[in-house]
Amino acid sequence: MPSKTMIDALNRQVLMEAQSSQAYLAMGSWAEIQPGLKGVTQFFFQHSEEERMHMLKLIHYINERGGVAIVPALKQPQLTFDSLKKAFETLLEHELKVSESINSLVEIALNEKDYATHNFLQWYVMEQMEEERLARECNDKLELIGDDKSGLYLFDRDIMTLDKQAPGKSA
Ligand code: OFO
Repeated sequence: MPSKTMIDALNRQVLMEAQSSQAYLAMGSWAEIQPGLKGVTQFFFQHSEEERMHMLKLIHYINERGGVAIVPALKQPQLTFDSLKKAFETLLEHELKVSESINSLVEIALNEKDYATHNFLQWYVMEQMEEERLARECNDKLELIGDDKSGLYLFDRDIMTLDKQAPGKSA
């Protein structure tokens, strides 16, 4: 069974994934009431579902390994954004924090000589690499587009086709 240190750290990650899911849910809800952002709305809502799946995967792992998963209380996420660009910048910042957190979990697993958890976490390492790539791609595109309305139209139309080859896609 993983050590208490490891279980506590995994439970902190449960909270982080739950907060990510809430944050993207709020982005989706914000996008839904902006004119012409159907694709982006779908993207955020789908992303929120994926984060929930990441949370569930952790909950099941903790419980199956003899720990007790803690379903956390959540803070209200940011509800409004000055622009689509700002929303995607926030998304990228958030993903970078999640990656840091996953990396520190990997470090704890190694320190605890918990190779099973180390192995379990590799899925998250790969997932974060892909999520960072996707978030950067969206930010780069929005930077290029600037205030060009036809560019924004195409961004919204194509966002769901941006390739995501993360393990989360098939899990
Ligand atoms: Fe859970 O992968 Fe992003 O945050």
